[in-house]
Amino acid sequence: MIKYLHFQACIASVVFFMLLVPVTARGNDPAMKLWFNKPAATWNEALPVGNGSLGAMVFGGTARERLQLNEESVWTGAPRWDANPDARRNLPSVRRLLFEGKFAEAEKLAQNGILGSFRRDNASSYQTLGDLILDFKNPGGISNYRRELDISEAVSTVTYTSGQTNFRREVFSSAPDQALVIRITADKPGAITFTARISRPGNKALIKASGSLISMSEHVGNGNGVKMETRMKLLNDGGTVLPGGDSIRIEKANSVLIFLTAATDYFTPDPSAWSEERLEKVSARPFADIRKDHVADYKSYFDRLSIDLGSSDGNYFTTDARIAAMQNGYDDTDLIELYYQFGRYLLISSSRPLTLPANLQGIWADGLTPPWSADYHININIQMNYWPAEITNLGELVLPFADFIDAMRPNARRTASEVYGLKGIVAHYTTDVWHYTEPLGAVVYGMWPMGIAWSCQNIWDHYLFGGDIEYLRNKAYPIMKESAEFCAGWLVTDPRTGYLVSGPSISPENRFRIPEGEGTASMVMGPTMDHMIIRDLLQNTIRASLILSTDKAFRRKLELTLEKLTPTRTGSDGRILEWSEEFEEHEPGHRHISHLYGLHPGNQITQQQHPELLEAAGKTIEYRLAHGGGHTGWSRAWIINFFARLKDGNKACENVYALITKSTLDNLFDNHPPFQIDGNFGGTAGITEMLIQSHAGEVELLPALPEKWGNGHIRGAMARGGFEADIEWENGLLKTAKITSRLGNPLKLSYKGKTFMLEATEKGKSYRFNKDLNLAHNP
Ligand code: FUC
Repeated sequence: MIKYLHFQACIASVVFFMLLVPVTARGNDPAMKLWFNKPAATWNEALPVGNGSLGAMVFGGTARERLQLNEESVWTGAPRWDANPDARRNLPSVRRLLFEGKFAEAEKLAQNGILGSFRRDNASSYQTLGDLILDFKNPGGISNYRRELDISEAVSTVTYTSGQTNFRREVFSSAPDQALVIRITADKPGAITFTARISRPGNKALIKASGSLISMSEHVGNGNGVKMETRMKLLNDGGTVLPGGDSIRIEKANSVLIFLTAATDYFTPDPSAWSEERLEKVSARPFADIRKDHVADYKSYFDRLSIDLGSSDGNYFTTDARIAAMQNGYDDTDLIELYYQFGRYLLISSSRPLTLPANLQGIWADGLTPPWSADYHININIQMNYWPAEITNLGELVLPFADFIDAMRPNARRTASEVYGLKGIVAHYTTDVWHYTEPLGAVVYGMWPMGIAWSCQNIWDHYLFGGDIEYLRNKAYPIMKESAEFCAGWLVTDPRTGYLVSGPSISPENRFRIPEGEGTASMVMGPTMDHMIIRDLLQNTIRASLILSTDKAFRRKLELTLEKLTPTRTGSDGRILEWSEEFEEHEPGHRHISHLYGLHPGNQITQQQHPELLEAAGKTIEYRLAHGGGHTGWSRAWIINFFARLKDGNKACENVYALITKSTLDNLFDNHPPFQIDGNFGGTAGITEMLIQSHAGEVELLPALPEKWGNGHIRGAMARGGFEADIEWENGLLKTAKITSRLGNPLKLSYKGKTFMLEATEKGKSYRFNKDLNLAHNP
């Protein structure tokens, strides 16, 4: 039963929730369900389904069901070129002004003379595909209502009783059939009557209904964007179909199937034919087969990993009540497991091979103007989206990100050459499906040429975890090489230190007070993060070129560059310096903690390498937190990863609780008012980093296990080198570990300072270890 809390005050709130919430959890795996006893009143309560590209938010109304629809390529805008033509000429003067400490003048010149401006006519945004509305005629009042999302199967279900009839709606987005599928059933014949229609905000879409088909077409963005085509078909068992204008009415059916397909001309020249073909194909198949294939396909990803952090019996409560109970101190470890697996669910549902990568909202965005255009911010957000991919055994879901960066290369090459006069590839803080790469907007975010260089970290990791040499040769290395080429050309010697520095550049979005001057500035020669990213990239490119036995001379050039790169430095109070000098921060609790890139996601600050910086990194986080840091979901999620890397399980855990209680919406979406998906992904990554790490040349078990999670397991987590780990722990200590070698690499395993080395492992073989890290006799 309910494990009662230590705090007296919390008991009252838990009892309150027990009384409020009917105990009606049912179905196969209650632990893997988000569920509610009322329809979603707002988008932030609706439940997401998706197949990597086609998605819906299920509201679950009884009189009116709304499914807010998305297709990942519904974008306004077009390829653009808004670079500042004077940039190349102004670059040396900006650098000179910065070296002279003339920050305000430098910033003004960079703003006008290096950055381009967004042209209004070129504005681009991701947008909703539209809404599918079902207006039901229910036979009576509503009772027994339940709305759920089963993330073990990727199916959302709404059930309720009206009159004497039990109604059920199932919704899923199938990847094998490339269609959104809805099945409406009732336990009495002839009970289902409703009107179906699709619509799109702006009233510009051409919508037609004929027979049991509805089509919707629009050249989005007032003709400045993609051409979108949506097709929908209703198949009724029993009853009658009455088409009327742009809607279809079904009367007295026994059950109804609805199929929806959508495409744009972003991927296919004929989106209309594409959607029609998919619709014909899926609607000719038996529902049981469609569902079976969908579930099997989804499970082939989801079932690779299981986690147990202890038992709290929270599954008996609705998801919103569980968050509220946690806010009141109830320790619902089952909710943390659900939150964790929901992160994996979201990645499987928004990023599949050959789709676009997950954007700021995955694929789920309402309206025509989502926050930040729901674009691809590459100054942390999209990288964070992919942090959980490798470690939670979803490695191939990184491929859309690698493909996306690859597709940016032509523009990125042009930007390097025309804006900076350099070879290689460069992109700045954000981009969109048209792959723009030139520096745009304001200095405080725009003057930052590290977007691709950082993305290379995710791209390289895919090789380290998966060992796919062809991927390294044909995809990863060419991107890394061109990015490294840019960075090597970009660095200049700092006359004050003799080291190479990156600049003009910023430490993403943070500002400092101008020393002996007025106001604030953000741009310097030598933000710490740039050097950490460049060091990472150059080292990884050197390793990759050695593995591929190629580019010897280039490798030598990178080695020489690394020798002269500015080292990471600490300030007078022992914190890591964010900029080249010790400035006073304008916002000491800033959400970006860029100068800790070397701690996470990088690997420059470890016990093995630069242990002296670990303490400085800890002080840096504490200082940020003491000044209100971690106030956005993604920032909080990053802090979990930092504490995990500092091996401080209890602090990491505190921040897991803070993420769920302060930055999580009722539908478990990450809150960056209103919603941004990176915090979900960063949260899942952070919890994994608490249980297994492999960035420092060894596979470390339970590096940051908190006291609160005394007993549990993680099975199927991945480590660099291609090791799959099943770890069990008891009373806060390792019980057993099973490590399966997928690639046959040597294995260095560590736990609490003890290490075990296997010079060679056999591909496909599992190795079992006991609590003392002794290799058990293999059966
Ligand atoms: C970064 C962050 C903001 C937001 C935006 C999409 O610039 O600083 O908080 O997440 O990306």
